[in-house]
Amino acid sequence: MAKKEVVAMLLAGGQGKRLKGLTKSLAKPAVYFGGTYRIIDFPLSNCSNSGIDTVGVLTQYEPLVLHSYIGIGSDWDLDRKNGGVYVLPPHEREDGSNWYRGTADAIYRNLNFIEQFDPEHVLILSGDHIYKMDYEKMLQYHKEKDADCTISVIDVPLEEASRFGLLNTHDDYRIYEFEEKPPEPKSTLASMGIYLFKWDVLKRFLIQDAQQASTSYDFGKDIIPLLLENEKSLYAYPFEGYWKDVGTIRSLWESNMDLLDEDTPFNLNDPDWRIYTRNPNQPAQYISPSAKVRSCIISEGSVVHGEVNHSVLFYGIEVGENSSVTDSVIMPKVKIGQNVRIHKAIIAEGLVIPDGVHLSSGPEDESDILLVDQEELERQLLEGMTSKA
Ligand code: ADQ
Repeated sequence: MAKKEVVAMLLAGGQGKRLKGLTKSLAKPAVYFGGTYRIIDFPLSNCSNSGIDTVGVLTQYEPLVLHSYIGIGSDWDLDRKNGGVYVLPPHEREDGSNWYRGTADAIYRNLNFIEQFDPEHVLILSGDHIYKMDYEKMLQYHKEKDADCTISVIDVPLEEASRFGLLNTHDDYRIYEFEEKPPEPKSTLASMGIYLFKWDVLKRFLIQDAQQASTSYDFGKDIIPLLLENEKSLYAYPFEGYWKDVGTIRSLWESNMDLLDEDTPFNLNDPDWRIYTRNPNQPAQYISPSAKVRSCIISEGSVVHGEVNHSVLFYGIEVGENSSVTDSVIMPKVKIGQNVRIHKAIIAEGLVIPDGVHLSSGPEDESDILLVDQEELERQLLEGMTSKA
């Protein structure tokens, strides 16, 4: 293999439990976003646009759809003779087989994969973020600082801070303190889970960490603190722009809603930074004379007879007459009957919503956004029947 300056490793194997029914049989990076995309389109397009042509994708949980979706990477212009996209599920080795025990273990178990490209730097990415980022600029910064590790960071609201790895830096952005998801946040400067490492340093510390009895094989909990303990040079790279970790139902809904404002903070219609995706090859959408549509994204193959307000409709959706959909995200191939009301909900792929059903989050639902999968739909239908009886 030819030498590469940078190899990207995209962590895409987490279970995504907090997305509940959406990830029952689907890896989180394969979850749909924004009417035409899947989450993984964002880091893959960012790689392609940043000139990074060698990407290993670490998969584990429910990988079937993800593997066939990625294919040979042609949708992101990443099908290369020299480099390209490699899907890397856990595999059996001489010393036995095991699942990836954590994010660091997933990389450790693929040291040989990286080694064949003899890179100077390794870029670690996550499969659950929505953002546009030029990794080339981050690489320039990492080289200027001569950092062993550069972590991309963003300021987050204090009330959300304990969901993240938090850090403190000197004036020159050198990191002197890092804590993974502390219950009492001391900072609001959050790690975006995007790391650039000098390859020789990363390799050495992954091997050292794997030999420790007490490790949890995690970048945030183990590798970053280990580097700091050993006085390696770690720098924060302040990212400016839209970035959202869509690991929860609420954040996934919010990020979809963000696309609907006229002055959206996240413009996907950007010729300078295209987000590539696989085209579902559907006919054009049809909006019937009885339909009322306002502030919406409506994708191919959808047929709307009812009213749709401030919502994201993926491909192949039907909205029946006299039905209304408001502040909601409707995943592909959902059939909505007549006289249906849907408010502040995410409707999972392929559901058939019978005539007359009303779906909206109750006041007791603390997250405030209703996720409707097959199980929830059956529960609501049963409840409707009981309340009528
Ligand atoms: P989290 O997002 O909570 O925090 P984690 O659940 O480890 O971190 O997921 C990171 C990525 O790794 C996800 O894309 C996930 O799918 C993948 N992943 C998890 N376990 C895996 C495994 N065993 N094999 C392969 N892939 C796996 C991280 C950092 C925080 C930071 C936030 C920012 O730890 O410090 O603030 O990201 O979102």
